[in-house]
Amino acid sequence: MKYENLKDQDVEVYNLSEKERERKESNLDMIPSENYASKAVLEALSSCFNDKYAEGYPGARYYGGNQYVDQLEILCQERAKKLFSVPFVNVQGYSGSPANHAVYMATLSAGDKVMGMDLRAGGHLTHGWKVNFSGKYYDSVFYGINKETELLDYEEVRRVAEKEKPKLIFMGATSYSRKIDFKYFKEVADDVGAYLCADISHISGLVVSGAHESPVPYADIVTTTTHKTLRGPRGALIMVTEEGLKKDKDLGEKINKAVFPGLQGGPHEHQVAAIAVCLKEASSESFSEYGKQVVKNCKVLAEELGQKGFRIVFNGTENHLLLIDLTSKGVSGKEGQELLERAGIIVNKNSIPFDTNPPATPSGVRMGTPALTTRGMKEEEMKQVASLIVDVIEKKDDETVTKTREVVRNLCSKFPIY
Ligand code: DSN
Repeated sequence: MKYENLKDQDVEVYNLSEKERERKESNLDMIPSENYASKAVLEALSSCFNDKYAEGYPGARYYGGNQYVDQLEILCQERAKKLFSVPFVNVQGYSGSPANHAVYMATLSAGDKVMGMDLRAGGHLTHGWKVNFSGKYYDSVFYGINKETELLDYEEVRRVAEKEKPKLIFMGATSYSRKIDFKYFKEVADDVGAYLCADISHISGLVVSGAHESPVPYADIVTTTTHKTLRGPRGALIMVTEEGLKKDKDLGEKINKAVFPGLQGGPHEHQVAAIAVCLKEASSESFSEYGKQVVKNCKVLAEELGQKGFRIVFNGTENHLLLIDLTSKGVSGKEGQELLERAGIIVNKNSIPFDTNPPATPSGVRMGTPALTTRGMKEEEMKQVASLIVDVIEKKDDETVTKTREVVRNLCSKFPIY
């Protein structure tokens, strides 16, 4: 994209944008929550829908001039409903946290109990963590990981739910690399009379491509960001399933009211336009292949690193990410992240379950394959990337870092983003 007007009118922002583009092109983005949106998505984001106020919903707006906005939002809703096989969707959430906030407002009153996965085990801030609105204004309880098996502790899910009787249960994670048994959660939620929300922000692209089971038959509500494996703009979808409507026929309406006027004002219709484009892209055969390749690539990466003595937390991966415990390599997650970044490999430091180190200098790094797969990389490249990671982390010296930086640049140039 040329950005000629930007260059003309604001060269400082233009220059930063160019530098960021160059950084993206020449580094391996292995942060599992990041991806590259297509040019079409980016063009929709910069469309004139940016300028329009449209508080309300299609056919019931508080501002005039919304005839095309209404058509756009309905188009986006219909695409989301078809792709995820749900009867209701709200497409106005600004991003994942506000979307989850709307779920709380639609289903709970302040002080009610919510159960989610412990952040330290791989859960998300908005699933009840104390420093977040979800832990401050709601009473939160958690389930985690079984220390022996390192898998999600399903017995604990049932035990905590039966004891605490939460009104809302979240399933979904940000650094858990194994599949989640959605059916089991439904049985527990039904037994204790809780709403069940699947936050599939990390895996929604895998779900629509058939590379991961869908929670739709089991959950009442499904939330997802649109910019991770789904590869769209920053944004969110809040979906209500047939199960959810069976439980509460007004659930869709409650979600709508929670988003607007409960939490947000004018929807970002340029974002809605870009989500619509991303949903069209995600319905294609090539996207389905993409999602499956993301998982294949991740498995190869995990196998290669595992064979070289890297401890893969949760004993492997079944999705797009892996969590690596660097303890035996003599570096913290922070040092590992910094070493790899100097070599052009971008990952993020991450706590591992039962981490004895603080969150600022945790024991692990989290990495994944969504962005590299978008660039067209496959199993062979994953083997190469794994060996670069091994070299940098094990040798730690400037010479290896500098040499790897050049190899990364070369690899990136063979797989341009745009
Ligand atoms: N920040 C996201 C992630 O990186 O997983 C979650 O919100």
